[in-house]
Amino acid sequence: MHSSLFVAAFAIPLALAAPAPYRLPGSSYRRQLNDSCSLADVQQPSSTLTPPGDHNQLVLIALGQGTQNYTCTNETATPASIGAVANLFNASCAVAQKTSLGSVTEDANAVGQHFFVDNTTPEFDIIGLGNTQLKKSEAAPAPDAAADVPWLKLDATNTNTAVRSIYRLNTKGGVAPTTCDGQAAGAVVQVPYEAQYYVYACPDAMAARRQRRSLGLPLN
Ligand SMILES: *[C@@H]1O[C@H](CO)[C@@H](O)[C@H](O)[C@H]1NC(C)=O
Ligand SMILES: *[C@@H]1O[C@H](CO)[C@@H](O)[C@H](O)[C@H]1NC(C)=O
Ligand SMILES: *[C@@H]1O[C@H](CO)[C@@H](O)[C@H](O)[C@H]1NC(C)=O
Ligand SMILES: CC(=O)N[C@H]1CO[C@H](CO)[C@@H](O)[C@@H]1O
Repeated sequence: MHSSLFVAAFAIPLALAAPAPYRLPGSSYRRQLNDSCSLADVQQPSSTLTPPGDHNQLVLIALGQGTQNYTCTNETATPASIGAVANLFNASCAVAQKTSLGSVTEDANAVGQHFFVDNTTPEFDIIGLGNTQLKKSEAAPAPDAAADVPWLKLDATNTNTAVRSIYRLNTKGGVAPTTCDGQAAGAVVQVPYEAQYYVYACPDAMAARRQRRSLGLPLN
């Protein structure tokens, strides 16, 4: 899982977190120490994508690792996208603390899955956030567009989860081969990729979800 590509993509310079003010030992002290995992001050890497609305809150940064899939109708066709499949790992702390994401996949279990329900409809199933289907609203070329799939703004099409937008950023890999040369008709070409998914949710809807859970009512 720990490829050199991965290290090159996500080795972010180490920055020291501001020292926490002294607190008596106890639960509030532990919370204080772990404020460095808060996403409150995390900014997206800059891009031309429209920022999330002020009413939406960054609730998770997930590292996605999987494949972008393409199909070839025949040898002279151009590869066509048929979606992606990826495991999602919780990278919130790593990004908030600006530490390397290199240990994320070794330390953490997946917090969700990303796949497509049809060729153009991505879905994200995330523990605690439910199943959200989205549509691609905007795309921006990655800094190395020849090697890395574009950065995206995805907006939720269903409102039965609290998730409103997911941005695909800091992509690595996943670009289709330029031709179908040598591919059998109908072949599926799987191209490994990684991305950081910035997940934004509506705080009111998150609160409503927590309340439903506490009352034992069904969630999606
Ligand atoms: C896409 O690739 C994944 C492997 O990453 C595979 O499990 C999945 O079935 C493929 N999807 C299609 C439609 O071929
Ligand atoms: C190959 O596939 C493309 C795209 O579907 C199609 O336009 C073209 O006619 C096909 N060529 C042959 C020889 O079947
Ligand atoms: C991700 O990790 C953060 C920080 O440890 C935690 O607060 C959050 O609940 C986790 N999210 C999920 C979906 O596991
Ligand atoms: C002191 C403390 O509780 N630190 C925790 C902060 O969160 C990280 C990631 O969840 C834990 O690994 C630390 O133990």
